[in-house]
Amino acid sequence: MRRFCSLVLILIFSAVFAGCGDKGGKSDKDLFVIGFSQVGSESDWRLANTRSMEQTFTESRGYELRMENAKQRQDNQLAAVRNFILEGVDLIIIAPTVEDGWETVLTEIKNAGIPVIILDRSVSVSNADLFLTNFGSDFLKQGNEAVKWMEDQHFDTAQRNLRILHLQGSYGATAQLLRTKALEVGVAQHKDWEFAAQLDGDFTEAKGYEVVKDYLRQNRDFDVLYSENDNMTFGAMCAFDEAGITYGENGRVKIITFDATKKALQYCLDGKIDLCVECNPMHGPGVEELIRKYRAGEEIPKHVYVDESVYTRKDLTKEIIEEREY
Ligand code: GYE
Repeated sequence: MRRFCSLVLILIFSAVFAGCGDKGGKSDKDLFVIGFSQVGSESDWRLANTRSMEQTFTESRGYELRMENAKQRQDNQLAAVRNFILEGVDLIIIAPTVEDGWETVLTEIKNAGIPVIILDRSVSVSNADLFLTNFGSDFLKQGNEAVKWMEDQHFDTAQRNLRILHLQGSYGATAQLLRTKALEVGVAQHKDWEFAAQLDGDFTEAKGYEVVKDYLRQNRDFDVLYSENDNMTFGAMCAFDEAGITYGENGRVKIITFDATKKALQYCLDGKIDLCVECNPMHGPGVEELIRKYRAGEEIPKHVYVDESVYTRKDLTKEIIEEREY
């Protein structure tokens, strides 16, 4: 009986350890293991970002990418990151849903001796040594570009103020905070600009549609839509269509959108969107370059911004749009 029990125990142990083997930090093929906590799949931008990471960090290039989709919830991210620590991955990449609430888990990662890269949005922590680098967009610059474009339009405000309908991304995310900040500063600086409303569209098409549709039941008095991402813009356009509100070059409402995905650029070329502020999601190659430098013991900058520009109809051609990767 004792021998039987020992045999059962041995079998259980080997089964458990065999299972752990798959999830262990070191892979059999000597790959560099990256745990990646992604925000979610809320937008076309995000899908392109995920694709770029997956296409870059492949086995044939020496990587194993373990990606966890947080479905836009920080608690899911904290759980995923703690798992990466247990698994002993070589490096952790976090695309944070929101800026706050990272200090503790980043300290845990540091204590485990695992390097961290913050991707896309930022974290607000008192100690910048808690991560290697922050790779992503300059969201304040993006917002300032949009405000500058509005200034350049010289809207006729002799009779009444310019009224801005502001569709905001997920509260607390850097992309929301800084695009909002730029506009709020712009409104404060222009006595003849005002908010018609600020609505939370959570960066999704469905929510963008819903909140704008709801808003339009009582209010139609606005001149500009400032929408913090393309998918919310598409939702808003749909609500405008249903309500008979015209927009774009020949319409009553001017539209500013962030991301500049292929679909938004096409709308811009068609005269339906007035300004596309680019937000480049193709982060994979740039992040890989940083990781290569880090592994070679080279210095890497604390904040790396990707190249971006803005597009109006006159900047676009069919060819530019066709070449667009996202
Ligand atoms: O603009 C939006 C996405 O953080 C830059 O998040 C990113 C933003 C992007 O959902 O489409």
